Amino acid sequence: MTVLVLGADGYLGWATCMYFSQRGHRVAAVDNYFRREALKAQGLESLVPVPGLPERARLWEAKSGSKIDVHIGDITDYGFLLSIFRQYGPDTVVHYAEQPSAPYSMMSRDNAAFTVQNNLLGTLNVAYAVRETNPACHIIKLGTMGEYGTPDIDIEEGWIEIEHKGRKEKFLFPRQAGSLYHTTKIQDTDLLWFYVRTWGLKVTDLMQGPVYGISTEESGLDDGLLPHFNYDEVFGTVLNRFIVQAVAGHPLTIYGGGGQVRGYLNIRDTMQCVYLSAMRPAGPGELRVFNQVTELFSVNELSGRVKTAGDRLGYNVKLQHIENPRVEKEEHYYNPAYTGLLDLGLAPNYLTDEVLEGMFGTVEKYRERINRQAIFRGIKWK
Ligand code: USQ
Repeated sequence: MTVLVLGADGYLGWATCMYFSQRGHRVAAVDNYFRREALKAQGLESLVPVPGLPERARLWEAKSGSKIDVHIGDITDYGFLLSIFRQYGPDTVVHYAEQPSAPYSMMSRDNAAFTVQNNLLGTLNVAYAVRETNPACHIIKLGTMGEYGTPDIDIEEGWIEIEHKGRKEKFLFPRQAGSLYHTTKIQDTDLLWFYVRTWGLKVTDLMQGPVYGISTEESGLDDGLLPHFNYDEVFGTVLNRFIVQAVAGHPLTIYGGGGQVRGYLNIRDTMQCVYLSAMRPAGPGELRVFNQVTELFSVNELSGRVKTAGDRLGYNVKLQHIENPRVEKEEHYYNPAYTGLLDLGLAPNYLTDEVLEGMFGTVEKYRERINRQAIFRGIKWK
């Protein structure tokens, strides 16, 4: 199939391009370099040096023999996006091209406005480009478990049947996000749900938890193929941050009590989930929702696991509870369903000691590049 990956330069985007390419699909990679520019503007960097997309595509071709086309441009520019759709006529579009950071969205009014504009306009443009060029194209949109928040009831996989005064109907599961970024993800789901109902589009929404990990099968060919790996407070996810903190001898930054529970997954499982969804697309007029996580952990459990693995490797890992800069529940009920992707064939890579030690090993290779100033600046929600 022909696959368009929007947001191809990000943590997950480039790995996804290689995953599809390796399996014989034609891949076009699109990105506007938002992350690179946002990092530079804040004096931050990926732990691992990341060559530009054209260079990575050349490296990939040299190592694998497969070609990935690259286009640098902004999907909020509809003319640009439409020209890409016309050029490739994709069967599947994987839409990662959103501002993905909760702290970034909470830093200032300008960042909030950018997040709203970028995430909603980009998603709207994808819906229009699909309708205009090929309504049968399957849209895979990355959603987030954070859209549901932490309700005091079980979280269903996307939908819930509600009985009210003797009548029943199925609705999207109630959503109440904990950051402006997560709120835009609720809104982009609503946009797509509207166009699914109105135009009969085919959409899969992958409600993903925080991802961890550095390497994928394909990046094993050369370190120049590794993804952006952020450990800073803005773009780094918690487990990746904790490993870098442990290697740098920085106490692990546990926000508040550390009882916050989330569903996590390995970057290798993100690849599987997106691929499995693409191979078994949603039907016309269907918004299919999967909760994309493989295991639940509290922040305290994660920091404990990192300490145990780190101490075993000879790091003397310290834990530190710091005043929570976010507004979130620190003790709460959390019981999401996540069987849909397992039913499609997902074979999870769980967080074993071996996986943790592998992450320590890669971070260790780049320890000279760790900038301690980037680890915690205290971006507050209020
Ligand atoms: N946390 C700490 N210490 C840290 C960083 C985070 O205790 O140094 C805590 C947070 O307070 C939170 C949990 O760890 O309770 C997860 O935080 P995170 O920064 O790893 O994840 P989050 O901000 O929720 O966002 C990340 C991705 C986002 C994705 C989301 C999935 O950046 O793109 O949508 O994970 S989810 O969290 O399920 O919404």
